[in-house]
Amino acid sequence: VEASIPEPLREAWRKYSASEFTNKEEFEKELVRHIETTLARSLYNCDENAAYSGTALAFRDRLIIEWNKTQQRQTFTDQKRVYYLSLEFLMGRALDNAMLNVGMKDAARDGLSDLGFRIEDVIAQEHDAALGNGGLGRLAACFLDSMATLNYPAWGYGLRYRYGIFKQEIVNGYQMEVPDYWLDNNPWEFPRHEITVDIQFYGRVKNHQNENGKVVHTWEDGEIVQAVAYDVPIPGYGTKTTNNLRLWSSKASSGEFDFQKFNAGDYESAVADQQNAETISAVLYPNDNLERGKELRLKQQYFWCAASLFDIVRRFKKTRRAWNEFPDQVAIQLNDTHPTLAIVELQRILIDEEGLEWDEAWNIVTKTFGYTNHTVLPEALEKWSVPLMQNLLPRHLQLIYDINLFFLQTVEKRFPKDREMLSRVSIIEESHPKMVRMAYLAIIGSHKVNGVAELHSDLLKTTLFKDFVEIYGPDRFTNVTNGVTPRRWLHQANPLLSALIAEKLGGHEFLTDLTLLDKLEAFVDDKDFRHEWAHIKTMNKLRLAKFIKSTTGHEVDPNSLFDIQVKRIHEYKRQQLNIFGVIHRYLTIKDMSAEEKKKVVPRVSIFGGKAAPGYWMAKTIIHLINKVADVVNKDADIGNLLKVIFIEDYNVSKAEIICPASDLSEHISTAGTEGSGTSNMKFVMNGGLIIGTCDGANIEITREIGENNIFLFGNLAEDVEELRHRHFYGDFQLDPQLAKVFAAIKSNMFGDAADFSALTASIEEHGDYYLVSDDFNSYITTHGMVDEAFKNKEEWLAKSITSVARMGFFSTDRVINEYADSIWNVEPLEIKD
Ligand code: 4GP
Repeated sequence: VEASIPEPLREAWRKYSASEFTNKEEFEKELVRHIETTLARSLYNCDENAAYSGTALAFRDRLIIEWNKTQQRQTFTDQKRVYYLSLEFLMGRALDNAMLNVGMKDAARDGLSDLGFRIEDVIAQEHDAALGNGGLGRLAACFLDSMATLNYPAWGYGLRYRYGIFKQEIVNGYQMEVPDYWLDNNPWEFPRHEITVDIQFYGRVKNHQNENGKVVHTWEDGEIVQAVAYDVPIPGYGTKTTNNLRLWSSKASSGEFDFQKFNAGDYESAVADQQNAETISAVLYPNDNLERGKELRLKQQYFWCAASLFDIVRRFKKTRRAWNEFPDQVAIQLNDTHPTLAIVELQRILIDEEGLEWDEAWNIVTKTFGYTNHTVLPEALEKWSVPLMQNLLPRHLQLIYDINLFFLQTVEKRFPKDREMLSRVSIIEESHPKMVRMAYLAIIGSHKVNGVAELHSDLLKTTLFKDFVEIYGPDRFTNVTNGVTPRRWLHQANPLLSALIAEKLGGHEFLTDLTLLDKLEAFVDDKDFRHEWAHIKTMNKLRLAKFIKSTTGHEVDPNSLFDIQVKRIHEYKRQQLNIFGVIHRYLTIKDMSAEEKKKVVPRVSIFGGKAAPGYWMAKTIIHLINKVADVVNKDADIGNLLKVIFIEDYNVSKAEIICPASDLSEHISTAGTEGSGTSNMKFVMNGGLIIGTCDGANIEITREIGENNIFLFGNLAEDVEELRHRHFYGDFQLDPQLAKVFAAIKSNMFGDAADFSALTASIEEHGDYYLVSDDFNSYITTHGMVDEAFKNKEEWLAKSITSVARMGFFSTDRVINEYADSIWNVEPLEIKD
């Protein structure tokens, strides 16, 4: 690798090379320097926000030094790298994570205190980086943490949205969306104005013959938009490795910003072009588990894939290796089908620009890519209309047709005369308009396809992708069950519990080998330990109660059972089942005598989550929850026996307060609909029990922690189809207890019943697709068992401790090692000084 500074001159560089602060005093010095010079503030006008910025800048310097070393070493050793392509990275806050991962939080706490600040208040100044909707984006963030911690040479590639997921406000019980402009004052990104890529759209394809008589294709004219790289350092925990997350921002191509127009006085149209270009990376689409087929979304996808591929190929070409070594140097993981165009783009580069033959190129492509599927919901499966793609990406559409042709030819050989099979597996759906099925393209262009929990991966193989299992054999399809990073979701979110565990296990090694938690089982019967465990849960509930008080004004009693469901609002996740259950509880308590009431376990039902702005039914569910809360919380007959809380604007930093505070959390999707779920893991890791269906990763959580430690209910995935079928043919009876709930809603008990009629009708009249009625009885009964279990404090504690002890499997470290071994074939690389 060529260095820009020749050897004799490097001495001065080495001598003055930036160094890291290593103790409290050095940290204070850096902090004050940044506040006084970088921020131009002083001790006379330093508020918490300035203290935050100064602290972040001090830590950022440290990360950059390690980031530089990491990048240099990875370049010098030149081994295989993994590239994680994701349209979403739901990172949350960075400062606390940086302090914990580099191991200097105590120094920072003391240093800040010397200068007059409380570290918690400083941390709370940071705006969440919310470039994601939910599970898929947060998983990508946990993966980055684990890849760095395990020293894998890994890059994330995404889009630098100017607006992340909207902020949610609840006004009169309705969700309102407020734009999330998060980039002001963001110290964690580095603009790389020197790293730009011109991205082409529209235009046409021309065929020529080259001097050897071969037909070559050129993609001409159209529109050019420039991609500019913004880098975000990703520190590993307890290691020097600091990887890179590269986010692309769009702007008008410098050549294209029309100076002619500008000079001719046509300012407006010159500016309009610029704004058009910037629109591409302006906003994150706020849909979870849903695709809407908008042109701008396709533009985002191609823009990001093309920029990332250009970058990856440029890095590879610097090594001057032969093309057939590309898959030995590069593994690209597709986080869902959103980056599927990267497959086509690599084929295009290899053929049109590098002059490789089709088969040679395609062989390289398929060895390079892996594809992760996150959902079987039909409405989430991406399809793009052929005319749309023809217009926007004419050359790519041709290539997709060629890929399809060669694929179908091989299928035909294996399954002669099976016309049905050919039309079922074709990348092109013969509808009006024709559609490109992105999942099929992703399967055909990858060497491995995985689901995110065992049940989910099995369902993929037996339903959605069944034909492809026949075509390629079972080996192309695999499972990698999701996890979460214990650094953020245990250590950072729950410092008290992390400290107690460390004290018992003799150190924090469990944070990098989570299976060590199993040593906690030895203490399950230890009275003092249980007492401390219970105390920590209470402290975490108090912390949440304080947060609820400050944000909603409601007082909740930490002695109550905290029952929490926080996640995107979606019919398949069944928050409606939960709120109907709450109404049922409310009606039951209202009917009780004073004597009976004494036996009731007081509950706080806590909800949180956003609905996609265009998802009417989800918004109706939010509305109902808030209306029920209004009635129940004011009802003097009920007092503290039941409270209902909706936490506004659920996000990563709120999840860090919420997850450690649950006694019970709800993961109650219709069986067979949730890919994995990951908040289930976060809650159990923090000592909360769960009520759940046999769905997604709940099944594996049960396998790990034991069925005595989880409250399972409801129909099984294998029964769902049959039940839906029966409903469809009119065989449906509303559960009698649910009927009472509906009667209460219809009596206008929670405001105008008409507001909720779509919700009740979807169950009573339109086939109850999500089986709310079918599962209601089992749900209510199981909640009764929860109440009984909660009365026995000692048993409950034993379940809580045992569960945490058995959660070692659900670390993303395990997950990343599985991907590395079975899909990427990459090795870790340690960074030394
Ligand atoms: C989500 C799945 O719904 C969730 O079960 C899973 O845990 C998560 O991905 C991570 O694998 N899918 C999405 C989506 O967020 O948009 O498809």
